[in-house]
Amino acid sequence: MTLGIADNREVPEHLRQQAAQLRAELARHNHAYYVQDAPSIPDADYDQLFRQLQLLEQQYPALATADSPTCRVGAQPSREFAQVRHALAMLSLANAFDDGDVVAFDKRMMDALQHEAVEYAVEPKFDGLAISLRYEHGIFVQAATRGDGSTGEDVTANIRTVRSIPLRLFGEQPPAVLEVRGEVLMFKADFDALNARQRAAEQKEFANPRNAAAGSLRQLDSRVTAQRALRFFCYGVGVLEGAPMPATHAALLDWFGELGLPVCDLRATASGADGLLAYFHRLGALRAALPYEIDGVVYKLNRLDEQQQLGFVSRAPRFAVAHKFPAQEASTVVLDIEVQVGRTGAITPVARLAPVAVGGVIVTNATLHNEDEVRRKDIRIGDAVIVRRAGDVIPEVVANIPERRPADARQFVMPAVCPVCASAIVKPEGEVVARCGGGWIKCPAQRKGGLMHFASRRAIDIEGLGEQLIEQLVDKHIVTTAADLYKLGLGSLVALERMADKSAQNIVAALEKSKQTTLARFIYALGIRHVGESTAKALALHFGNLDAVIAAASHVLDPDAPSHLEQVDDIGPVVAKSIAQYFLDPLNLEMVAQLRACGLHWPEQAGTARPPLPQAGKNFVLTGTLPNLSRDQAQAMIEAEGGKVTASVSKKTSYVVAGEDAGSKLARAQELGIPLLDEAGLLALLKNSGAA
Ligand code: 5U1
Repeated sequence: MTLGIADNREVPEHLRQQAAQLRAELARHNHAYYVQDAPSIPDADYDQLFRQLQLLEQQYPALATADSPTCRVGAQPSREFAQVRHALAMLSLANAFDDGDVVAFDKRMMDALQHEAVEYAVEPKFDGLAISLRYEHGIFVQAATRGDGSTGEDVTANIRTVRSIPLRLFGEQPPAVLEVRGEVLMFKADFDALNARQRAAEQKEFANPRNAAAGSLRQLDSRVTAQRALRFFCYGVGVLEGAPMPATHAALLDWFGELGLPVCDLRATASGADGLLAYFHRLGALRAALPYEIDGVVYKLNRLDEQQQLGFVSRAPRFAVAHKFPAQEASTVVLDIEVQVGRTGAITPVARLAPVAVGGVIVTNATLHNEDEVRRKDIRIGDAVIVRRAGDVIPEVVANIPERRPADARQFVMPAVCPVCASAIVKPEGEVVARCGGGWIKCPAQRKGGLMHFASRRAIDIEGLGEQLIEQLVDKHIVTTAADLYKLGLGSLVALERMADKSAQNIVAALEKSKQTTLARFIYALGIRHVGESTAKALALHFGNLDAVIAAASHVLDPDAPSHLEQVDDIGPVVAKSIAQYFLDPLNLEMVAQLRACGLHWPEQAGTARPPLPQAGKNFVLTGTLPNLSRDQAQAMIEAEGGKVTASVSKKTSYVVAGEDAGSKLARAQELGIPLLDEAGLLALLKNSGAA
């Protein structure tokens, strides 16, 4: 199926085959990355395959197909969403709020089916938007929102950009028609990243991942949706023609998985009310650690013939129920706003609250994140506010309740000096977070935070070395750096308050045990700003040993050297600079050396690092018409050498390549003093660096 672009050029057969192969290969890697969460090739190799296909399709528009991954970048904006009438209504679910409701549901099922025990399919209730996808002969043709259940909106162009949704189903004999029902959602990490981008662009932030998913899906310009990381999980079927309907809901979802559709691996089966409640509690315990939001679990009769037999009441099926988790929000009053100092010196305003139960836990403190956030949400001392708790995450103040603001509510004022070490509080230009300028040498709060992080379970994992012990060790000046921990003897430990001989022995043993670690844990434990667990893992994998990381860091601040650190997945200039700053500080290097001297060790490996491409980290802007090279050719040559082509000229631009009729970009480059290249200059630069 072509996309309707007129093209008279005949496509040579070998190119047709090459395009089909590239599409299949890209679809496979896409599935591995977005559905199986197990990337099968490096991002750069994927990009190269994608670009090859894009170039082929540009040269021969007749090669473009509706299932090509190149369609995922979005299309021209539309004026409005067309209406789609659902062939089978999209239903909503009845709710259960407590154990009694679940027992009553199970009893209704037993009575209706005349069974002693009923088998259910159980799955998370995703906090997203219901959607119906239509495949004809295995090709994705339409997506519609739920709307009022009978008629929804056509969001096909937007859904095409959701990478976990296959544009072609796997398998040789796909059904003639398959309508898949499920939920579009945004993962928590993608939501945080989106809001960070919105903040940086001074755009409105989204209140929660559900709103972000809805806002992203309801974009008339699907190129915007393509920039938003949306996901999808299937949970049901609409029309099915040309294939037998599986016997159970569990088998239906397994089949969807085989077709390449994303299904949630927390789905299960359970028997009777006890089985349902056990699943509810299991998922309740997992909820906070899941990468996406769920607001309950769903129970359905597993056998599809039994589902049919029970039918519907108004717009909800009798055979299913959503068991909701208790509310995670409550209202209370802000008694005061104080500030806390974190391990990187970050100053966080914290609301002290009148105690309130949220989701079964009494909350007395909630974070306000930073000063801008306090202003943006307009939270004042004395305000009535809504607080939210999501699992283990620190409770946060969501909003004030304007109609309950007292006349004497007071504004929060950021202190000028650190409440712990009295060093000046600084907020660098362009940053939202204010920091204590004392560093860990001067500020005990930063020292304690850094040690807590170092000893934490996912870092060096020193069992038993908790907050109270670290408080004492720092306050009594026994420990300053992480290396000092390994110099602690039994004698200094038993002299501490509330420290029995046995506990001291346990700590010494835990310290000894912790010496054997991994490079990724060690890097993470150092607490370098912007280096979380996944960046630490990527650094360890890429470089294989610590000396190679330190050597790479030492090049970062040299503007002429290609950045070795930026070759690592997900490391950009900001993170690279932070790593460089850390390892350029002699005090940090000394601590790392001492830790190694104290016996901390890990297996060292060869690493997967390749030498950085010569133009890595360089930004090019192309303007005007070059005499021999097309824009795409010039871009491909620059990218092959690791350079990036960007649309506008800024201080970050390394070169502007100007051809005939270059316009305002050339003038801007001259204004900023950015080096200019003509085509010959570009070719010479790339030749000297190895390409062309
Ligand atoms: N997980 C899940 N969510 N959810 C929502 N399953 C599920 N099933 C639904 C809905 C509306 O409806 C089917 C029972 C048709």
